[in-house]
Amino acid sequence: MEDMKEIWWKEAIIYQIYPRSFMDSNNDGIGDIRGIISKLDYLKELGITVIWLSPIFKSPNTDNGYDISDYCSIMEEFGSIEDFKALLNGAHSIGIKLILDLVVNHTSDKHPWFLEAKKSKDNPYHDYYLWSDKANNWKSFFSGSAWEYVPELNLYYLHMFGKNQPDLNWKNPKVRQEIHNIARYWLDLGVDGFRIDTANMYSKVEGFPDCEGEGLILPVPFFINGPEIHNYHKEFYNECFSKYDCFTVGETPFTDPEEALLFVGVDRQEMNMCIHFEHIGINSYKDRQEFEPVDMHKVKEILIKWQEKLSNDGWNCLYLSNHDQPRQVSRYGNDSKYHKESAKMLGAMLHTLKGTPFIYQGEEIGMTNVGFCSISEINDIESLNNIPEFGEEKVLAFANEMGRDNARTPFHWNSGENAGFSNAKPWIRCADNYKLINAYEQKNDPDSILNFYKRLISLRKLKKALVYGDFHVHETPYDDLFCYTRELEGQSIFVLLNMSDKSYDYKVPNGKLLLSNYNHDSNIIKPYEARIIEKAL
Ligand code: ISL
Ligand code: CA
Repeated sequence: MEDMKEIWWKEAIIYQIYPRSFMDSNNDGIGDIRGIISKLDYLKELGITVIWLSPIFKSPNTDNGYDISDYCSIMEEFGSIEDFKALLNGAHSIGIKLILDLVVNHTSDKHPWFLEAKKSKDNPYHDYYLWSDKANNWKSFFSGSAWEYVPELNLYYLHMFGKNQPDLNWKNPKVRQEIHNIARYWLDLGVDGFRIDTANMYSKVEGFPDCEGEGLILPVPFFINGPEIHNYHKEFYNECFSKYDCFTVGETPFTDPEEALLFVGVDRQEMNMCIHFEHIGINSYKDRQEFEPVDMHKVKEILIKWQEKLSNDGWNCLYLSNHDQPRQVSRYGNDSKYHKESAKMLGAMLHTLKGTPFIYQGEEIGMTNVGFCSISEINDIESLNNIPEFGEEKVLAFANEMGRDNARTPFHWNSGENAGFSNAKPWIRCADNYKLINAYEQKNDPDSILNFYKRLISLRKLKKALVYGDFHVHETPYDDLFCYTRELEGQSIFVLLNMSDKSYDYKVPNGKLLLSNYNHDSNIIKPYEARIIEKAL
C-alpha cells in the first residue's frame, strides 16, 4: 500500500513558531531569529523534528508578516540573512528540519511589483495583480469590500485580505515563475519545504461575478478551489518541489475530504498535506453577539471522517491551534478546573491519530486565551477592522473568545518579568497567568503538560503503529468518549480519550498502559482522561 511508504514528514512532529512572540534576543520587545536560536535546545529536548516558521520576510507588518514586501530578504526586526543561515545550520546540526511560510496569494502593497503595477495600465507589472473597473459585492476576510480604488488608474484592485494585501494574478505565467523562483531560492539555501499560505485561493472565477444575496459576501464559490487551482499546484510541484527532498503543506479553508484528496492524493503530485478547517470552523460567533461553545461530539465526528477518508491515499495534518486560532485548551478543553488534564488529553489525541502532529508554540505548556481588558490591547487587523461595523465592545468580546491575538502573546519561558520573553515591554501584552503556566516550572515538574508532551513525542517515535498504523474507531456507549485503535503488523495500540468533564464507567481492553494523564487503572474514566494502551495480542 502506497501510504505505508516510510517518509520523514509522516514521522515528523512539526512545531510552529510565531517569531514575533517566541523569544527576544536583543530586548526591543520583538521576538527574533537569534531568540529562536537560543531556544533550539529547548525544542530538541521537547523532541520535535521540524520547525515551521511563520513569515520572517521583509514586511510593513499590517498583518504581521503575512504582507510581504520582499520575499528574499529578512524582516529587519527579526535579524539578517546571516542570522537565518545560523538558525538553519543550528537546527540541521541537531537533526531538526525547517520549513518557511510561503505567502503568495497576495503581496504587500509596498512590494515593488505593486508599486510599479499601480503606476499605469501599461506598466509591465500591472498585470501581476487583479484589476476591475467596478467593485462587485465581494467581501474581504478582514471586513469591508475586497476592492480598493486607485484614482490614478480609475480601477479597483482585488484584496481578499486587508487593503494593504493586493491579490496576485496567478493567471499571469510571469507571476507563477516569480513565485517558483522564490521557492527555489529558499530551497537552494537548504530549507526543507513550505507551509503554503491560503493555498486554495489563487484561482478566481473569470469575470468576478457578484455573489447572490444582500450586502457584501465572502465569495467562497468564486475564489476557493477555483478552476485552475490544481493546475497551478501541479505546475509548482513539477517546476520546483519535485526537484528537492522537501515537504509542502497547504492551508486550505472551506475544503472537504474529497477536495482535499485532489491536493494531497499520492498520485496527484501537488502537495503532501493540507490544513483543513472543518473541525476548526464548527462554532461561530453569530453576529459577534452570541458565542457557541465547541461541540466536542462534532469535533470527534469530523476527525473520524477525515481519518477514514484519507486512510489509503493522502495524509492528515493533525492540529487544533495555530497563530490564527484561540488557544486549544481554552477552546476545546477546560482552561480552569481541568487545565492540566484537558491540555494533556488534547495533546494525546493529536499524537495518536493518523497523520502528522502540528504543535503551536505554547500549546506544550498549556498556554490559555488571554482575557484582553480593553480594545487598546488588541493588535490583530482581523479584529480591529471589525470595529466600524460592530463597535469596540463586541469586537473585544469576540477577540477574547476567538481572536487571533490569543495565540500571539509572548511565549511563557519563566515567571520573571515579561515571562522571560524580553527585558523590554513586549509588542503585545503577556497573558497574566505566566507565573503559573511557564516552561521553566514545567520542566522540573514530572507531572507537567510539558513533560507529558515529551512522553507523547517519544512514544510516537517508538511505536511505528502510531505513525503508520491503520485507524479503527472503537465504539462505546458514550458520546463523550473517543476511542480508537492504531494497528500495524503485530502492534495494536488502543487510545481512550474522555472529551468531557464527566466520569464514565467503562472497561478498557487489557494490555500495557503506555501513557495516561491520571495515575490509576480503574474502570472509572475520569474527566478528560487519556489512556494509551498497547493491547496484548
Ligand atoms: O481562519 C480563516 C478561515 O476560516 C481565515 O480567517 C484566515 O485568515 C485564512 O485561513 C487565511 O490565513 C492565512 O492567510 C492570512 C493571514 O492573515 C493568516 O495569518 C494566515 O494564516 C493572509 O495571509
Ligand atoms: Ca528583538
